[in-house]
Order: sequence, then C-alpha cells, then structure tokens
Amino acid sequence: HPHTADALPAVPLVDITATGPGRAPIQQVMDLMREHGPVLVRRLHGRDALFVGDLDLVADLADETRFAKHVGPALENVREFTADGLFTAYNDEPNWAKAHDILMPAFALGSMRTYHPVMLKVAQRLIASWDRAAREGQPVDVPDDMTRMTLDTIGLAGFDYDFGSFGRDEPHPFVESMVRCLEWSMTRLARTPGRDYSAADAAFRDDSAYLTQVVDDVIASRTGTDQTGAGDLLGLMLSARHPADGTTLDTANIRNQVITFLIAGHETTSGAMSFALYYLAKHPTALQLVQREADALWGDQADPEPTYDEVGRLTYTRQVLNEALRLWPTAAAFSRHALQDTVLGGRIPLRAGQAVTVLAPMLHRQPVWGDNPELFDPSRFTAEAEAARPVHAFKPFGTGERACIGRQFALHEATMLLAMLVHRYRLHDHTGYALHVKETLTLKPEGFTLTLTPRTTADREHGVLPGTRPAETPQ
Ligand code: FDE
Repeated sequence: HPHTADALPAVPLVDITATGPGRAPIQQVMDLMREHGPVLVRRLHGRDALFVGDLDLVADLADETRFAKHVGPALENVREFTADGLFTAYNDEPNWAKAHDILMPAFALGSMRTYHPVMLKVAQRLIASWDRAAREGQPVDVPDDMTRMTLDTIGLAGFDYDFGSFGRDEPHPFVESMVRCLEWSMTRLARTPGRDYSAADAAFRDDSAYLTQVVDDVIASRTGTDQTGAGDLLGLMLSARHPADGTTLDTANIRNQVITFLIAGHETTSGAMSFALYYLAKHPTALQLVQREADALWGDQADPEPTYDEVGRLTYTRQVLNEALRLWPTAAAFSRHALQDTVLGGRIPLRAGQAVTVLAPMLHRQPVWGDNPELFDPSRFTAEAEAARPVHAFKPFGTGERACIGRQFALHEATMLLAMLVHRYRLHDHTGYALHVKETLTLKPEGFTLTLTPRTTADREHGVLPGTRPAETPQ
C-alpha cells in the first residue's frame, strides 16, 4: 500500500524499486495513476519523482511566471548526445535564446509553404513503396515506413540532405543508432546502483559518435559551398546573425541543433502518424470520413498532388491526428520546475527548483474528456468542441516558450500524408493487430502492419465501408 510522501502530505507515494520501471516506464506510471489517482510520487532506489495528470495542476504549471521547463533526468541523458541543442538546453543557456530567435521564423505557419514541395516529394516515395507492396500482396510495416518518411523529410527540408530511406531494406543506420541512444537514455534511468553498465555505456558512446559523424557529413556537404545562405534550417544557422548581438551560432552548437532536429523532427511525428493509421484501421466510420474528405478534394485522380492550401482544408484529417495524439501523445511526458517556493494548484507545496513531470496521456484521459476517454472519437476536435474545452486539457506539444517549435511542421507533413494514403488505399488489418506500445522515450505501435489494395472508382463514389461493399454483403 502506498504511504504519503513526507514533504507532500496530500500525495500518494509509490515505491517501484522492487520491480523497476522496466521497458515501458510511461505506461507503468499510467497504470499507477489509474490505481492511485492522477497525482503521485514515484520512488525508485530512494529517488522521488512527482508526476501529475490533473487538469488544474497542469494548467497551473503552465504559468510561466512561476514555472519553467525542467531538464529532468531523462533529458539530462539525452543531453549526452544533443548538449545545448534547443530541446535539451537549459533555459538560461545563452545558446537556447540565440538559436530560438534565429530559428523561430523558419517554423512559423507561413514557412510551411517552403517545405510543402519537399514533404510532397517524400510522401510520393512512400506511396511508390506502398504501391509495390500492394501489387505484391506484401504487408507494410507502418511505424518503420513512417520513420523512413519523416527522416527523409526533415533531412531534405531542414538540411537539403537525402537519407534515401526508401532505397534501403533496413532503416538508415542513423535511425538505428539514434533509437539505441534514446533507449540508453531511458534505461539509464532504471539502473540498479552498484551494477556494472560499462558495456552499455561504451556501446552508447559508439552510437553517439556515429550520429556526430553523420551530422558532420551533412554540415560539410554545405559549408564552403555557395549554398550556405540557402533558405533551410542549416542555411539559417550557418548565416543568420542574431538581431541583438550580430553573432552567428558556433559550429559545435550547429552540430547539436542538427542532431536535435533530426531526432525531434522525425521520431515523434512518425509515431503520431502510425497511431493515426492504427486507429483508422480499427474505426471504419472515421476512416470513411477521412476518405470522403480526401475524395472531395481529389475525386478519382490517380496521383493527386495536394497543394499547400488543400492541406489546410483537411480539417477532419487533422482531427484524426489530434485524437491519435490525445490517446498516445508520442512525446508523452515533459517536466517543469518551480521558479520560487510555491503551492501547486493551491494544494501541493513545492520548493524553488523542485520538478514536476506532466504525464500527457493521463491528462488526456481526465474527466474533462467525458465519460469514455479511451474511445477514439475525432469529433472531440471540431472547432466548437475545442473552443468549449479548457486550453490546457491537450498538451501533446508541451507548454510555454519551450513548447514544440516543430508543431506546424509535423502537423502539415502528417495531415497531407494521411489524406493521401486513405485516398489511395483500402487499409486491411490483416493480423487483427492488438496494440502494443513500444517506448524508446517516444511511443509507437510496435509491429503494426497493414496490407493494402488500391481504392477503386466505386469505392470513391459510394464511400463504402471496408468489407461491406454491396457485392459482398449477403442479401
Ligand atoms: C519540443 C517539444 C516538446 C517540449 C518538451 C519539453 O517541454 O521538455 C514536446 C512535448 C514536443 N516537442 C512534442 C512533439 C510532438 C511532435 C509530433 C513533435 N514534437 C514534432 C516535432 C518536429 C520537430 C522538428 C520538433 N518537434 C522539434 C522540437 C524542438 C526543436 C523542440 C525544443 C523547443 C525548445 O526551444 O525548447 C521541441 N520539438 Fe517537438
């Protein structure tokens, strides 16, 4: 039975030292919250961490005058390979504000117009690969292919570098090293004091050195050429001067930013699209509605090329993505710390510097989401429903000035691809897939495969549900 933390009399304390956090620490805290409520202290080897999912507490943590982003133990581990890149920089590290100011314009909504053609080009690579699988009757591995797509997209859009992921049977070695680095960051949190982890640490250093080498190639292919001023992220970093002091970012920091963007820009986005496809494969009515939306734009065109403005009109597709991000926010936790002694939500006393971790998947299942929060229901994200809901009820992109800079980028890329896929294919859940969420700091539906068949003119005209085409329905 839990007892309460001495310093936090109102909060249940759960000691998990006996089992450890295992390979699914996020889902473990979700289960603990289902048992003990949405605020708890988790103790591991004598170290305590406060987790919250309560709406009023998360809303209070969003107050930037009393709280700021916390680089907690997980991000400290990621810092071992991204250092003062945007994601892992401390708030007061000068390079954070400098890089933030230089890069912000590149992520404003209007800048998505610039990236749109590259996003489309990579979406077409994925489609070529899925067409081949469909012809051969082979299943596609959804998370693997979404990862190919997002890595190539951020590589090309950000740095004019082509990872060529669809030309390879195995993921690009960058992805494998990166996933192992993220796993090392996660499992390092669960270490038993006194044990020897030197082999894991040596493997990590090799992987991290490999990431650095790839990134140095990316940068080298651009420096010294006349392309340093190109309008992508790397061009900006190599050339833009900070308005305040006229300096550019230093070489070490640029390397950290490139690694940061390659990781942050693809791992989370690919998970989000994978979950969206998972829910669509399981929810024929939602699938029919996204198909109708795509059909209304592109009718029976064999190879539609969505325009930038059309992506903005895919409102139901966007709702599907948001609903997938509600149930499985792929960057599931973010941390804040108190700037001075304060009382969180009027009930939890915190000392200056004390950290609190928001568990977004549980925030996204609180009573504000209604009686059936586990139910996939994209109508939760109509404009009216969103306007009626407290703003802090949905936090898949973090909060405040350290919130996700890549939000519009990820949503534009993902919305366009989803619509193109449902316009083109019938999705067959050929294995009767049972959801298994894999954690590597980010979340994805492991082992989720689909088989595909092309949609026909009749499918588009009738908007029929998969498996219930008139000819197949018994009279
Ligand atoms: C960020 C982010 C966040 C926050 C974290 C903390 O707070 O700690 C989150 C939650 C996120 N992000 C999420 C997400 C999701 C998705 C899908 C995404 N995300 C996507 C993306 C893309 C890109 C490119 C990105 N992303 C990026 C990024 C960055 C750089 C960052 C950091 C910022 C600062 O400044 O800090 C982030 N992102 Fe994200």
